[in-house]
Amino acid sequence: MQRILVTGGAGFIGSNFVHHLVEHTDASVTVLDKLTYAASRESIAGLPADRVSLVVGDIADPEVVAPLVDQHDAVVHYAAESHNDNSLNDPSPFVQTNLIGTFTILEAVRRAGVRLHHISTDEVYGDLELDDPARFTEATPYNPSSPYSSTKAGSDLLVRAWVRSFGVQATISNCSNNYGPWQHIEKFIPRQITNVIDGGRPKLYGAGQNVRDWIHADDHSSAVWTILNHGRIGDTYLIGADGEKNNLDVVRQILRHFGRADDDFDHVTDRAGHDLRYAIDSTKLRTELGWAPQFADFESGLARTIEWYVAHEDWWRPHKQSVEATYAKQGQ
Ligand code: NAD
Ligand code: TDX
Repeated sequence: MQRILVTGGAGFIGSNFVHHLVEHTDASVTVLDKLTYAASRESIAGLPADRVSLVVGDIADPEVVAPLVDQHDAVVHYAAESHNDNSLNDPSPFVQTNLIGTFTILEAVRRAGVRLHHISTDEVYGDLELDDPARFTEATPYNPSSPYSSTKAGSDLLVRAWVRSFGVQATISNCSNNYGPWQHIEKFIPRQITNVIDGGRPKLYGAGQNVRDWIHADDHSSAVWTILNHGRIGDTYLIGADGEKNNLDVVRQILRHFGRADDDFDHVTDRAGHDLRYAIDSTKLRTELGWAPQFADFESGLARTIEWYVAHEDWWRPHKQSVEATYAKQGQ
């Protein structure tokens, strides 16, 4: 049985991975999470206590991290500040958690000789033109745009250097935009779903032509488990499910689900430096490691996600007013 330390395991994607481990493996799991505004204890509540435990702590604190890493066979590192808009308002926690936090994890796994899988994003590659047939591959040069994506890019480069210089046993994955249950309502899809539930209108940045490559969080988790077990040490794997959609199409799909008119949304102030398009070529992961996504159909995955937010109003309701107040101050 493997003992796995999951940093950020009370967040949107990390908690999905914890559920994946409980359901599909016999690993025991320790979640290390600072429980920032983005975390949710409920997302990992009810899991068997003999399989999953939570340590509340900061990944940038070596006194917390080092002894925990010593007690595990592998670390899967999700913890991060994750929202682009927040990084434009205040980059400081992004530098602290994404860079210093990752450095702290790296030093601990180096000393303990423990396997690491580092979770990253396709945003490290910058963006593509809307009419460019190209997609990101593992060979695409880094060219991040925002404080968020530049700190994630920096964290990836630290991992690469620790592999090469110190022989750390690490792999990296860069995934496209995730959707599914438990995503914080500051993010695009849950923000629009909860606006519509509230009888309000979705808020599209700019013209809504920006393209994101959507993948269900369950598929991200199965890919990470595959890489953790079968990935080549030192390698990077791109994770994606061929889910390119522009934001306008996603908003229209949400509106249609609720029987609202296609044009019942507002255009709001665009995000500064807004990346145009992300698109992932996941051929390496599929051909070398045999992974394939289960949610091939975005429409039905989105419908299930919408129903989850309808059924879990108790979870998101306490945050709705303050999230919208922050956006309103920015004209968004
Ligand atoms: P999230 O914001 O929902 O969760 C982040 C979690 O990390 C929270 O539980 C938070 O409390 C914790 N955390 C933050 N700072 C911490 C610290 N200093 N110490 C310990 N815990 C801390 O984020 P998410 O969307 O689940 O993203 C998780 C990871 O996946 C991130 O590394 C992100 O860059 C990456 N990623 C996300 C997406 C996406 O679409 N959401 C896509 C690709 C990659
Ligand atoms: O209200 C909105 N209106 C809108 O049009 C919001 C919140 C967003 N948008 C647009 C901006 C983006 O083009 O929707 C798209 C998606 O926005 P976000 O949900 O903020 O995601 P993004 O900036 O693409 O980053 C996400 O995917 C990559 C995650 O938040 C990152 O953590 C991950 O690395």
